Amino acid sequence: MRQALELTAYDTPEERVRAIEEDGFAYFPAALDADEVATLRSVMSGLQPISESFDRYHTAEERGFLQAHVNNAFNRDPLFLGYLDRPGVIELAEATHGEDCHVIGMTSWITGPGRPDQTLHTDWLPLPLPEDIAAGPRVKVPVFITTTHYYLDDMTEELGPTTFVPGSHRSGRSPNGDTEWLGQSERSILCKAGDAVSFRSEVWHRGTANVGEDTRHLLQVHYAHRMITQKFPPYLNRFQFDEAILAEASPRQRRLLGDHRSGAYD
Ligand SMILES: O=C(O)CCC(=O)C(=O)O
Ligand SMILES: [Fe+2]
Repeated sequence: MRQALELTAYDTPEERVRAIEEDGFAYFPAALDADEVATLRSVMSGLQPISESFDRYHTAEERGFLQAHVNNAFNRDPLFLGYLDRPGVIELAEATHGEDCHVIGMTSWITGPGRPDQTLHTDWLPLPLPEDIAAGPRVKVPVFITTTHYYLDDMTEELGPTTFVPGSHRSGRSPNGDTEWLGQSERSILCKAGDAVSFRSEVWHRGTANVGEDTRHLLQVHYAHRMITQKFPPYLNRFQFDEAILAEASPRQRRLLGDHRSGAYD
């Protein structure tokens, strides 16, 4: 039986940055209240997938489990604007990726019973390194991409929690079949509805199988250095911001959506 990860909540942005650097993730207990969780679940459940935006949708009848994976959630309802810059989470993103960081994606993801295990992976390994170098105390790889998961259910082993191998981003590699690193094994995030976790792209992790009877609701927000391109399909200028939603965005939210000052390469 996989063990649950002991989740430590830190109070200051500095401690959270250190958690991202040392553990690979930072935990935000009760990031959302019960009303916010309920509203998000209801808006997410009403989103219609757009195949041109690479949204993935299938019913349990079609593919064995329900999946609604909707990209560009910020463009679907003004509610999502507030999840670009949630207090606490945004300070961590700006501290790790810079004051001009931006959102490279926001996904509403609903998965029903029968969802299979993912394999343990890195989302992106920007700088593969020999292990003895990567783990050296003087090596500090910049945090290029982080993802924040807003969990909208009380997570149990049955519902398919995210798992992490703490510290594995310091291996300099993807797991390639390994499930532990430096004595740290794969642990489950058994958090509560409304909790959030931010993690860097190199930490070994996966979504696990939904073996229960309930449906899981997850909002993902991906942050990155400005130099890393935003992923807002469809491409070749076919993605269009919803002007009515954009009109409600604050200056900071607009920047997070890509309204940058001119810089190198612009
Ligand atoms: O579903 C999850 O909890 C994690 C998903 C994930 O890591 C991914 O899709 O890359
Ligand atoms: Fe992942």
